[in-house]
Amino acid sequence: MLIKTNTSGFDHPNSSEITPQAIYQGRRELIKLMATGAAGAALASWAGRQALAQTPPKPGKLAALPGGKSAVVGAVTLEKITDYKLATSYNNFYEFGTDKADPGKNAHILVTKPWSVAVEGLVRQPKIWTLEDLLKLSPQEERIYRLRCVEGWSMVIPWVGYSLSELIKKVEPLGSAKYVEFVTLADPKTMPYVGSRVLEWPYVEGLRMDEAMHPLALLTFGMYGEVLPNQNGAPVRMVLPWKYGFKSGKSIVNIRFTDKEPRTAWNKAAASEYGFYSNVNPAVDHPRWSQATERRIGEDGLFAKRRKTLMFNGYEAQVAQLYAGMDLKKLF
Ligand SMILES: Nc1nc2c(c(=O)[nH]1)N[C@H]1C(S)=C(S)[C@@H](COP(=O)(O)O)O[C@H]1N2
Ligand SMILES: [Mo]
Repeated sequence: MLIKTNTSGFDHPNSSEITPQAIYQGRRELIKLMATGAAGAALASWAGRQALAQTPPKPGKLAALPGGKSAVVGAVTLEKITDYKLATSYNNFYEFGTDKADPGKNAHILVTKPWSVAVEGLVRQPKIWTLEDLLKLSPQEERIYRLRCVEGWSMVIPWVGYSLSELIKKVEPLGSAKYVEFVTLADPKTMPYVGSRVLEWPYVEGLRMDEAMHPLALLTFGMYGEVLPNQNGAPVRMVLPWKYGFKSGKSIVNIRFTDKEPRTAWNKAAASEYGFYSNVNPAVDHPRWSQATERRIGEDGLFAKRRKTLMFNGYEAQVAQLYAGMDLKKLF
């Protein structure tokens, strides 16, 4: 998202921003989760995932997914996976500041335990889910997805989670439920920018029910084989690879089923710039910049070429039918 920040220069995060302790801490959390059996096999082999983050998988050969490969096609393993350090130090998480380096510096104070997600609204089975219950609901899978930010950059990240549809089926939405709203944490005690006027808090996102049921929509608990670092939306977030990054709400506390299109945080802030759908679309420019190309984070050399942005971020074959007959220039 872009408010007043200058995006022309990408700051290379320096490696000291990622403390060995932070990585170690993440690993310890993972080991604890694995000890309770909650994390599932997909979170195994942290070292393996780390290695994966440094060396691109060999063309033509998919990296083995310890948790069992997903039945849905979402993998983009032929592309180099974004370096872990970049994915955890160049973030958008405005509750912790508007600079890309702010979340990595400030989010360590976020308290992610205990955590629960209230599932409510137009469902037969409303319930407050503890994080532990959520982790046990379905086996975790590793999914390598592109994430394209509306500001014009992208990353390739091995996320860990399961399809949101698993949870939706469990809570039995009523026939009247047409949308799903995601409300994320707004804790002024730990989030320095909650209370600032950059956005209306809490950060809210939403999907149409059929989008939310799409197997690519990932309820996400981990990345690179680790539990999510706080700056990436611990302990649970969405990842919607065919939509601009801001649709993928972080640190979710509430999932609400409604009959009305949710008013989302960015739509409230600038309706002419951020629509409800926000599908990645190279043919629909942002009012202030083109969306035709993108910069892959980590490819920032003087001679690095910008990449062509792909329709639905490259997931057109999987998701285009959701939008058949819609005018995507109007419903952007
Ligand atoms: N709660 C919350 N979720 C959020 C945001 C935010 O500011 N607050 N930023 C969004 C934006 S603009 C992007 S691009 C992605 C970035 O995710 P990443 O930092 O894990 O790459 O998170 C999204 N989720
Ligand atoms: Mo974004």
